[in-house]
Amino acid sequence: MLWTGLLHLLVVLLSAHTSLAIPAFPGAEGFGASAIGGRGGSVYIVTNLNDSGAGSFRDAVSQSHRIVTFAVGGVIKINSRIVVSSHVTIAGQTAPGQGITVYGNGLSYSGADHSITRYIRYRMGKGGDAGKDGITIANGNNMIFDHVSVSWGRDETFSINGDVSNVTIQDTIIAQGLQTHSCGGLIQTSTGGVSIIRSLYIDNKTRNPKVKGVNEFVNNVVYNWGGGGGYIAGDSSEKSFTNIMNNVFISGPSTSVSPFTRGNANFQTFVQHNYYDSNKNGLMKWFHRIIDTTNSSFTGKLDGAELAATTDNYSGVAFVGTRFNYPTVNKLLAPLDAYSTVLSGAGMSKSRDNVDTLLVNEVKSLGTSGELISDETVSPWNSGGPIAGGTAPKDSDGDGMPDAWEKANGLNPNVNDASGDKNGDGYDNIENYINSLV
Ligand SMILES: *[C@@H]1O[C@H](CO)[C@@H](O)[C@H](O)[C@H]1NC(C)=O
Ligand SMILES: *[C@@H]1O[C@H](CO)[C@@H](O)[C@H](O)[C@H]1NC(C)=O
Ligand SMILES: *[C@@H]1O[C@H](CO)[C@@H](O)[C@H](O)[C@H]1NC(C)=O
Ligand SMILES: *[C@@H]1O[C@H](CO)[C@@H](O)[C@H](O)[C@H]1NC(C)=O
Ligand SMILES: CC(=O)N[C@H]1CO[C@H](CO)[C@@H](O)[C@@H]1O
Repeated sequence: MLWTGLLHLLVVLLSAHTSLAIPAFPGAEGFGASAIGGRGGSVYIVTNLNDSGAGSFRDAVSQSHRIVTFAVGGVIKINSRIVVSSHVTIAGQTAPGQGITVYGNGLSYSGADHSITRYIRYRMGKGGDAGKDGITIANGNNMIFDHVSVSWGRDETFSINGDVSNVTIQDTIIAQGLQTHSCGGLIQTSTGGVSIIRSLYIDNKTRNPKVKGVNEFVNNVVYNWGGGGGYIAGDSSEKSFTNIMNNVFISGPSTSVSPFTRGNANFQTFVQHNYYDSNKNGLMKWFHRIIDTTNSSFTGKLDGAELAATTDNYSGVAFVGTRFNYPTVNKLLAPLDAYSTVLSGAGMSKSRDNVDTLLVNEVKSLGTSGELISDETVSPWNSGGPIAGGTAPKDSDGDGMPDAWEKANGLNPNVNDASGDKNGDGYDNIENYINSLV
């Protein structure tokens, strides 16, 4: 009887513990879904577009246990790289106007355990540090990137390389690694898993991505990779264990090699339903140029086929018969549905800037438009600006939650009550606010 009682207590305790593992935010998926971010910490409101100092983005992410919101929109021009601390939530969706673009250099997330980054643009550019990436993760665990637009890396654009585990990159655009290196990025871990979900790799000469370790690549679109390769399957003497499911690969003007290259028998992979449109027969380039400014809903025809699972098509990898038991997605899309979901939703899509709009229109040309670039300051990229600033809603107590939202949700607009959990759902009040915006 006593033992049964103790056992029961143990079961209750264990399930109570399990129920604490809420997702980073509703809709968080993959290996990084349980990142905690700044939950339980304080709110830091970014109030200016300065490179550094009080109220700046750099200052906001310099300390752990913070939920970072924005009372300004626009371009934050940075000179040196920004280092993100552990246990930080970056809620780009709170910025008014067209949101936030961080331009001029890259960011390090090395050691940024339990970070959550949403709805923000990181555009490095040719003035950034030579040999550095748009986003670098050299070590750390439990990170999730959601609806991020990252471009113009000087070395890699989004690079994970080292002792890294439990990372998700979802609904993100990884674009235009600058020439001459022009890389999407390494996604190489020596330890844990990385999920890349519903994201767009576009206009990178090579490494779109280059994968090693434990990885799932699901419902992504890869467009206009260059001669260096699309998905590079390991190219390694170390073992990899991967799922590659329901993705779409589309050749563009720079594409000269097949989607999968440099695999070998160390690269164990489960593949299914990967679709390849190789014929570059989209809209005539001149016609696309005309209509992409007048009617962006006009698209060419996606007329490829599912890649047969031959070792030739997948460059000598070792196929496995059953899917590795990784977190995967809540809803696996058919490749062509993934294509439209990525085109409409990937990147900082709460408000797309000119750069992402142009990139998405390149994909819609289905083979005729797209380019590898070496200088983002020239037209039409124009350094990623301008970005409309907008006006933040009234927040009398400065707790990051607007008065109107606080009143509607039974909170006090005159008291800082950001870190309470009024509705008992496990998220801080401020998290309910930031999650309600998207
Ligand atoms: C932000 O930068 C502007 C312009 O350099 C300066 O006037 C202002 O004092 C800075 N704000 C803070 C909080 O440092
Ligand atoms: C990664 O996630 C798995 C599954 O939730 C967990 O067992 C493991 O401890 C995590 N690793 C790290 C380093 O947090
Ligand atoms: C844009 O193109 C689409 C597809 O051809 C067409 O259905 C739509 O009517 C066009 N819209 C405008 C405003 O011309
Ligand atoms: C690759 O897949 C395509 C489409 O399914 C198929 O037609 C082709 O024969 C395959 N090529 C090789 C070399 O296996
Ligand atoms: C440095 C380098 O190899 N650049 C190449 C990138 O890819 C484009 C198109 O595939 C080539 O034209 C460049 O020469």
